[in-house]
Amino acid sequence: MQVYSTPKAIKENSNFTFCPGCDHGLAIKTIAHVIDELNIRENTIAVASSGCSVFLYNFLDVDCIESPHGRACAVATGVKRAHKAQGNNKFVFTYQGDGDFASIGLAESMHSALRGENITAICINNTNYGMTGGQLGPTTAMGQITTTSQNGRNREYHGFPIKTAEQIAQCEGTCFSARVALYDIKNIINTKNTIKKAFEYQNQNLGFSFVEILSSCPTNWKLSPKESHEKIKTELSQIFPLGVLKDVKND
Ligand SMILES: Cc1ncc(C[n+]2csc(CCOP(=O)(O)OP(=O)(O)O)c2C)c(N)n1
Repeated sequence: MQVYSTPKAIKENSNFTFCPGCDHGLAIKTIAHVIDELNIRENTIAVASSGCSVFLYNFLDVDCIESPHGRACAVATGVKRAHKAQGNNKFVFTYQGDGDFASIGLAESMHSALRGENITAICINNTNYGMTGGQLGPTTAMGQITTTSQNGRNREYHGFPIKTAEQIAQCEGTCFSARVALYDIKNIINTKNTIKKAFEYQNQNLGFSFVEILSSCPTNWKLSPKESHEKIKTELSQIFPLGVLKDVKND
């Protein structure tokens, strides 16, 4: 599998503008490989949201819509349903940060899953509000230092982080929920296969499919790209375990 070759679904002359070592570029490229493999580029509509995920439309060569902060699943629901009413079976997926999906947009996200909307949501979990300067987000780990939790996240003041893939797996309308990472080749390949499965389930009309990607944020974590991947491998994947949380075909 040519993970590092440029997929056709990436726009020509794309120079990723993410911070050095940020996993957004790798995530977008991995999604593009899946779009190539399934040959769905002409039929795909992506919904990006506020946050670093919004830059998706600069690089991914599919029709894209930008939604207000947190509203990507609601917008995707409308897009999917409106096309369906016209007899068009469009492939629709969202690309959102964890703050977007699991905090400001939690109601839209969870109710889309509960309704079993036939869309796919991809959540880039970098454990903070990246674009706005690294504030505490819904997934910030206990003890983690951010610009708004300078002594580390604590139970008394901030409460606990959300385990998004587990929560979405609890919704009856969810057909697939998984958490993956991109810190080495094995995990990149697994991420590609997992996204592919989520996309295929949408094509089979099985309901809401969800993939959470544990992703690096070297700038806000104040770590090097290598240290950031090490942190995901050794710390974050212990707190947010990798794997499939729900698969209606195998459960
Ligand atoms: C309604 C609204 N509130 C706040 C903002 C400001 N804002 C823009 S991006 C962002 C943080 C996004 O964080 P996350 O969703 O985790 O994505 P990341 O940037 O980390 O990829 C915020 C708070 C906004 N654009 N709209």
